[in-house]
Amino acid sequence: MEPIYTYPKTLIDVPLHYCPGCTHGIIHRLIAEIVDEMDIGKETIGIASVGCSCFNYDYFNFDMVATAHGRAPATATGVKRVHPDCLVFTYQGDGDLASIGTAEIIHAAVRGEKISVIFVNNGIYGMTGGQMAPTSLPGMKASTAPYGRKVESSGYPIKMTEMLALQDGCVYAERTKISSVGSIAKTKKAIRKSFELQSAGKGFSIIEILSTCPTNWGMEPLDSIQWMEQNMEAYYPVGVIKDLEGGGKE
Ligand SMILES: Cc1ncc(C[n+]2csc(CCOP(=O)(O)OP(=O)(O)O)c2C)c(N)n1
Repeated sequence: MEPIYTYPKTLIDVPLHYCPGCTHGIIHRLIAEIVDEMDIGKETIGIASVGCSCFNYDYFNFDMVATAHGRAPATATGVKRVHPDCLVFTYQGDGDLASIGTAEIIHAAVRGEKISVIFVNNGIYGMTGGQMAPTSLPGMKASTAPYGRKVESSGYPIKMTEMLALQDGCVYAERTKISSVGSIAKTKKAIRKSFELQSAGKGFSIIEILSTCPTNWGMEPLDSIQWMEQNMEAYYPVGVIKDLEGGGKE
């Protein structure tokens, strides 16, 4: 019998610490599959940020660097400049990338650093107990916004990927989601494209992945996927936002 699936070589086969229904594990698997398919395990260096995924260096079977909250793009800049032949990616939540790390990510894009950014947007601070993030939707409940985010006092959710795509140093920006077999396949294609662009010596690219946080959203995993598609996707439309290399929509 032909095996139809084998566990990725670059993903360590251990139980993950994530909550039931969390999508971080799926995204880890996609990254490991791509690294295996491109056969770049020895040249890959991931930057683990601070958030629920901060222990992902225990799960990937390639080099990982742990960095301070929000500083993954700065660390990735140094690593990539010292090791230009390596594939360097950051793995960041929306609290990490869109809040404390806003300056780092914008300037990495402006400088056109040749790094891939995996931006996991679940609209909330997961690790610390569900506080409101800059990406939380209007009306979305959080532990720091028990009646829901009020635009009058907290402003509007920030569209980081659109903002980064405006920077000349950014060659590719796409938003995807983790909700179904099809959307997971599209997410894999997007991450692969980002890695391939970097391998070809091109500049900064970002893949934003709309995700869920059943625990802090207070929902069952399947309900949270439905909520994400009905609410988050309406505010953060999925699709290619910028593709300088492929001639797509800018
Ligand atoms: C300098 C600093 N400030 C604050 C924190 C507390 N903190 C840890 S994780 C986190 C937010 C993480 O949210 P996100 O990036 O969205 O990732 P998630 O946990 O949702 O995957 C915060 C505020 C910290 N660790 N370091």
